[in-house]
Order: sequence, then C-alpha cells, then structure tokens
Amino acid sequence: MKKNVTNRMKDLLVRRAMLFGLFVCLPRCVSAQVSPPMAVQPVPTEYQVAWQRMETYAFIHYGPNTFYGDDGIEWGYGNYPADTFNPTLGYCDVDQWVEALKDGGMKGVILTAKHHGGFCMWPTKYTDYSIKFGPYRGGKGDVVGELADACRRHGLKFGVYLSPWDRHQANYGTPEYVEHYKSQLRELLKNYGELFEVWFDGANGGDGWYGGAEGKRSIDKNNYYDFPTLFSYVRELQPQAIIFSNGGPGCRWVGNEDGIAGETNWSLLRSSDARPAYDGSYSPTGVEDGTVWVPAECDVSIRRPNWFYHRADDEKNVLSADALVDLYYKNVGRNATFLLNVPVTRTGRMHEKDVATLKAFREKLDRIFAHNLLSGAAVSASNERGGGYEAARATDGNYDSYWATADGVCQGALTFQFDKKTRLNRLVLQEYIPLGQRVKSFVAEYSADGKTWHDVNCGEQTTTIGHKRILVFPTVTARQLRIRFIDAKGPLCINNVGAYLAE
Ligand code: FUL
Repeated sequence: MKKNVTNRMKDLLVRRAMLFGLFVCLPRCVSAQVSPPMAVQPVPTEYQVAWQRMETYAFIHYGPNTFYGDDGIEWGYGNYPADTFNPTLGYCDVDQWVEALKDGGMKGVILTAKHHGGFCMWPTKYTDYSIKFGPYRGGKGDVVGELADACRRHGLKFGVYLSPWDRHQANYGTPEYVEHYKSQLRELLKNYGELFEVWFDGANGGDGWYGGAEGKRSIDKNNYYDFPTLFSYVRELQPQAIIFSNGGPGCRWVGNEDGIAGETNWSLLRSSDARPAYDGSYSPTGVEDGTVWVPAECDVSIRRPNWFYHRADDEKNVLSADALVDLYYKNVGRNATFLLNVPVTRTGRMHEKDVATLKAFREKLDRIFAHNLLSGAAVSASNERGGGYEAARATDGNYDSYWATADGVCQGALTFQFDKKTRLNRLVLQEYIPLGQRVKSFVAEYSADGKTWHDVNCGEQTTTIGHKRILVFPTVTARQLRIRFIDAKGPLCINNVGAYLAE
C-alpha cells in the first residue's frame, strides 16, 4: 500500500515536471521559430521574381531589314517587298541561335516578330505582308514558331516583340489599325506556347510608307493603342508574361540603349508615372517612394548601336567579352536585367564572332563567380530576428532563406571573419525581394588587422541593393569583411552575400 502511494506520488511529480516542461520550455522552442518580417509594399508578383532571377536573356532582331539594300537597314520604311526576307541557307538555323545564346548564359529569347517596318515573321491571318508571301520555305515557314520550338528543345524561355508602330499599314493612325494590332497580338499570345515577356516598343509614329500614302503620321502615344485592352489580353492568355513598355507594368525601360542602370536603382515607380508609352516613366533609378513594382530592364546590342546585322559592324562594333562583363556589373549588378541583342545574319545563322564573344562572356562570369570566399568564413550579425533568420542564412546558397533583423531594426551589420588573409575584389549582395526592396544605404568595409576598417572603394553610390548589387573594386587583402546597412525601409532581409576574386 505504502509502496503504491509512493509510486503515485512519483508519478505525479513526473507529470508535474512534464507539464512544467511543456509550459516553460515549449514557448521557448516555439519562439525559436519566429515569423518572417512583414512585406514592405509594393512587392513583385511571383512572375516578376522569376523573371528577375533570369538576370540575362537575349533579343534577336531579324527580318527584312537584315536583307535590304547593300548592308541592311535599322528601320524599314514599310515598303520593301515581302520577298526581301530570304536567308541564304534556305532556312533559319534556330538551333545554332539558341545554342549560342545558351552558351552565353542567356535564359530566354525575345524575337522581333514584327519591327517598325511591319513585316510579320509568322504567317499571320491579318496581313499579306508576312513570311507567307515570300520565298522563305516556299511560304510555309514560321520563324516565330521555329524559334519558339527551338527554345523549348533547349530549355530557354521565349518572348515576342511586336512593334506598335507599323510603317507599312495603310490604316496606321486610325482605330482600325489598333484592332488589327490587337488581332496580331492575340495570334502571338495564343499560338506559340508559353511566353515569358511581351515587348511593346516605345518608338512611335513618324514617317513611313503607310500603304503607299507615305508621309508622317502622329498618334497620341499615351492613348492611341488602347494599352489597357492589350495588356488584358496578355494577362488572359499569358498571365506569367512580363509586359515591357517604357513604364511597365511588368518592367520598365531603363532609359538608354547602353545597357546601364543607375547606381541607385529602385524597382519602383509612382503609379501616376507607370504608364506604357509615357516618356516620364522610364528611368535608370526608379523612385524610393514608388507605389508600384516596375523593375528596370537594360536592353543593349552586342553590336552597338545597331540592332540588326550589318556586315560593316563585324570589324569594329562587336562588344568584347570584357565589355559585356562590365555591362553585366552595371545592369544585373545594379538591380536590373540584361537584355542583350544578338542579331542574325543574311545566312540564317548568327555571326561566329558574336557566338564566340557570347561564350567567352559567360566563361569569364563563371570563372569570376565560381567560388564564394565567404562560404567558409565565420559570420556574425549585429542583430538576428531569431530562429530561421540567422546571419548564416546569407551565405547558405538558398534563395528563400535570408538573414533578417527584428521588427523595427532597419540598420545593422554582417561581419565575416576569414580564417586567413584573403584577397577579394568583387562583392555580391542580394535582398529577398519577394518581401519588397528595403535597403537605402550601405557601406562595404574590410579590415586587414581586425582593428581598422576601410571602405572597399568601389567608386559608386552604395545606396540600393534590390535583387542584386555587385561592387567592383581594386583587390584588397582582408581578415574581415563587414557590410554596414545604414538605412532601410524595414527590417533587413539579405538572402545572399558573396565575395570573389577576379584575377
Ligand atoms: C527601339 C527600336 O526603334 C529599335 O529599332 C530597337 O528595336 C530597340 C530595341 O527599340 O525603340
């Protein structure tokens, strides 16, 4: 009996201890897994995040312009005959295009389905000014379809450029033309599988052939095209496609054709400025107090300043691989995407010089960013939000895990300790943009002795970060590296920090 009582008491004590454990320890365990920071508005759509993560993709300018006159032209007047487009190979070597772009690390391709000259590179139902009425594959070809299929075969995404301005159509400038343009857009949206981007060019109105009438036609570029309806078609038929125009809504023109974004670059515009054809909306910097997410895209041609192929550019105008790497720092490395144009020649293939340059460009980038010197370094943070958001998350290579500070903490530092003296000259920083763009100002510093700190001296404003910021600076030898985040719109959310040595 006595034994039973003792046992029961023991039992009670054990249960009490367990309950104590439950009430005292459990909240601690639970609080170890803290909630993520609240988003800082506006935030990107999941499609904008996926698009931004592509970083580099290509433009192909190809069409009758390539074949017209002695050495091709940039803007077709709209009057060349439909048989002008005629690759000497007898076909388009789309596999060569796509393989070359893939070797260059391009994640997608946007084709000029129709440039300002009005000629359609697919057999559209809506005009006889298309590939169907020329010699290409006996009128049975479809360059849009051939390239879309090649992209699928090689795992690249596909997009289209459909020039709103059409210097061929007699009815350009009337409401009928807008209906015609809508029909063409719907054909492209319906017949070529998934598109990642649709490009609405900003060049608009002016002189042209216009069905033989010739002369100049001006349109009200803000209202003429009925952009709301055009964009509703994209949303209906290709919801994932990013809509490019001067002012978005998917992404904005950076404001130059040099491939260069602002050192400060917010992925934000004020909604009153985010208008498709509006010249006040494109911007290399975006605005800190923007209310809509419209990130910058940097379009530039490998043969500056020309978009179409001209033999005369072979010798002097092809950018070098080093120049492309430099541009990459100034676009992807400044929170923009890199839309690199590579034209196709009269043969139906890309020029070997461009192909070799693309490959060399990617090899250089791969070499520079092969080894993150911080992956083995010890890291500490001035503040940690808690379980799941530790400093080490910034170097774990996982996009969706990030170092975050506690609510209300919009400043802070990440300090990396190398186990030996380490030479470096490139820094990569990334914010976790699904929760918004936050950082307004930061400083990157190194210390050789653990006592004195020096700015890495990249010669640029170290303001915004966004999806990616790359700092390029003269080689320093460091025992420690410190990123001080001086100001931000909310708690810091840093999902990647990398340090590299480019030889
Ligand atoms: C411009 C056009 O006028 C050029 O020909 C080229 O297509 C470039 C990408 O956009 O607005």
